[in-house]
Amino acid sequence: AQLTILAGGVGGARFVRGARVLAAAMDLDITVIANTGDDLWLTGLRVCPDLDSLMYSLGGANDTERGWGRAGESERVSAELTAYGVGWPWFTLGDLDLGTHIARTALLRDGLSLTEATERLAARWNLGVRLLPASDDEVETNVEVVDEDGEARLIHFEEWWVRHRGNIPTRRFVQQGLESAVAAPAALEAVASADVVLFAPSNPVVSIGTILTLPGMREALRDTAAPVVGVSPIIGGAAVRGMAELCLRTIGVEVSAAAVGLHYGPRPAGGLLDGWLVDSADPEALGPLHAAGMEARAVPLWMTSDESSAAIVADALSLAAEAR
Ligand code: GDP
Ligand code: FO1
Ligand code: CA
Repeated sequence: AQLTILAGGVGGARFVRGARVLAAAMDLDITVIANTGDDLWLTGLRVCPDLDSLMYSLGGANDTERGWGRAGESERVSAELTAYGVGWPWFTLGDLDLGTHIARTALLRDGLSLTEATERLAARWNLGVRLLPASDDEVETNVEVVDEDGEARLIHFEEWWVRHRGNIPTRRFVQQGLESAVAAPAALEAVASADVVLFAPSNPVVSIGTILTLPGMREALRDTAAPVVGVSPIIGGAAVRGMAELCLRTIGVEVSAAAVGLHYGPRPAGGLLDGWLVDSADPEALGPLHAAGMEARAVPLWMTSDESSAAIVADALSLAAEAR
């Protein structure tokens, strides 16, 4: 069966590793559509944080302690760049990671699309899944913040998160470049031809949310014959890690499993989801979700190992089988 998963970086990677555990036994052909809203040009190189988090984690080369980048990383080149005053001193491009960005940029300069360049990079790693960028166009998430003199200005999402840790008056998220962008053809095809579509428990605003803003993506999700099931990144009224709470508050969505499911919306009422998995700690979410016309179930959602992630994917697939 064709399984297509929409995913951000670290949360997405944990989930996809679980799906991969099931692939052989359940005969799953897995395609991952990765968020590209965190991407940026830095020191002349195209950096794609979520694609790389997925590639390194699925390739077994990620730094599990730090949560991003390569294991066994060094930072000699980054120190040189900082000495030249080039790049962002608070955003470290490791030496091994820079190899990825140089290779990607070389392929893009040769005229490959990001979809093609990603396929070339991924070929090295034996990922066991097909890794696709959500868009071949440059759509970057910016954040409207208010600086000390009360001026509103836009900064890149990575500056908002890595430099400020979101600790700055924040008004809204803006996807720059959407006017002339579309979702990648291969990503749209992976939704159209899927037997099941899953939303990983990724950030609903700046990971899944950004994928959904790409022209063509919502339509593809509405039109696919496959059931669409999501997994809550919110457990017990809090994000497991990262900035999801801050992001949800900024867009005016309550930080709860039910509210995020209802934010995606029930498919029978013009939304995106046939089903939504919430954690066993959130049984009170089930009532409002059922009332809105969505299948929902409460199961353990902590991804503490590949096996626990696999159990979540299996639960999502069984909910999908009931949902449509
Ligand atoms: P990022 O791009 O690296 O920020 O990663 P994602 O957007 O893919 O995932 C971040 C989200 O994963 C956060 O909102 C977390 O709440 C969620 N998350 C992380 N670990 C877990 C977990 O064990 N269980 C669940 N349900 N969600 C998790
Ligand atoms: N996160 C940090 O906290 N500090 C960094 O210096 C940093 C550098 C970095 C370089 C490449 C890359 O792909 C990711 C990097 N990250 C860094 C992680 C990244 O900012 C975030 O974890 C995600 O983009 C959030 O979705
Ligand atoms: Ca991300």
